[in-house]
Amino acid sequence: MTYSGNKRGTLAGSLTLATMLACGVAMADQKEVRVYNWSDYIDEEILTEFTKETGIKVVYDVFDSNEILETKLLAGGSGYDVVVPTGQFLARQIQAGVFQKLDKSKLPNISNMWPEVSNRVAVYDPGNEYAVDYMWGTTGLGYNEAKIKERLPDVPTDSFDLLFKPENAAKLKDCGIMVLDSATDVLPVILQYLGLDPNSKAQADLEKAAAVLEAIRPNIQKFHSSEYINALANGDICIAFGWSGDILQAASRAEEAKNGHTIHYSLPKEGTQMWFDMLAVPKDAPHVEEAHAFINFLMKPEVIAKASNYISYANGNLASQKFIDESILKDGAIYPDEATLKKLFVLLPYDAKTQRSVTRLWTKIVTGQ
Ligand code: N2P
Repeated sequence: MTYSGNKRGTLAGSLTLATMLACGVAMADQKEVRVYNWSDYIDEEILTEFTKETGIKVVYDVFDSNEILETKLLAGGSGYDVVVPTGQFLARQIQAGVFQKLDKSKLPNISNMWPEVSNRVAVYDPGNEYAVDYMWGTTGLGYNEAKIKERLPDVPTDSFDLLFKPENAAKLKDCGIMVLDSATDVLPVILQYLGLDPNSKAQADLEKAAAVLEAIRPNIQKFHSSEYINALANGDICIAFGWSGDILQAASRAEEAKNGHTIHYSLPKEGTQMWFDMLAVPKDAPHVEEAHAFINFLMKPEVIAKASNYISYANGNLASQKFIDESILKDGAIYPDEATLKKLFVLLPYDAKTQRSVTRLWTKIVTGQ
């Protein structure tokens, strides 16, 4: 499966249809919810279970970039009922009037949420009025153990030097480097790597971060935000700057394929970004009632635990933790300990001017011009 742009999940849809026809329910009466989520971000069984429990059909599309989601939301009329922007995008979108307040009376399972996470995301959504956390994670390095060792036997894998030092990147060019195609995921992490404020809006600082990437640009095979999962798993690339759970999914795919590739996730010692992906309902959502039913279902402890177990991301639901596999809950790369948490920064929303200059810098890097 590849994941660029929209993909419609037909599995849940067709199973639902079969069930409904068997029950003799006329199609016109069928309720539905349209969900737009990140790729590789759910166990699809959850969608079929939701339909089984509520009779609501799920139309499920995926994206791999906040910018793509934002363009649809700002244009209006996206047709989606539930969307999943990352915190700093959510904040700007709330201000732009894109979302409706959640009706908490329809979300009894909200009591399962984790106050620690709800407090953190309140910087994006004061009072937690518009959104609840779906998953959260970090941004770091995924690498192929043998391929890196072969080329850089003495370079530690617990530092961003592994990728950001031009002499290292040059040695990894032949085995393949991919980087997220996301300015807001990459540039702030480089600012922190340089010892600067990751939330700096100073043009000079942002240019310094861009220069780090420009120096290794000739060695980067591709900027892409989902292809690196399979590319790492299959040994087509040896390093990716990507998202924690995606890299851990690559590690399990390689393990399952028994293809001889061992993939690791490194949360480098310089520290990195911690981000939160949030469930929200657009103001013009066609199925508001069903959107709430879907979000409430996702806040069931067993349900969201099943998602975390499948995608290797931490969620914002405290009650779910007793249903999460020990190997996930105890993995410091997924549920970081206190010491690691201290090294993680959160990105605050950019104002429109900073966003424009970040986008300009990014386009220049990606297109290599
Ligand atoms: C899931 C990607 C995680 C989303 N494939 C990063 N915000």
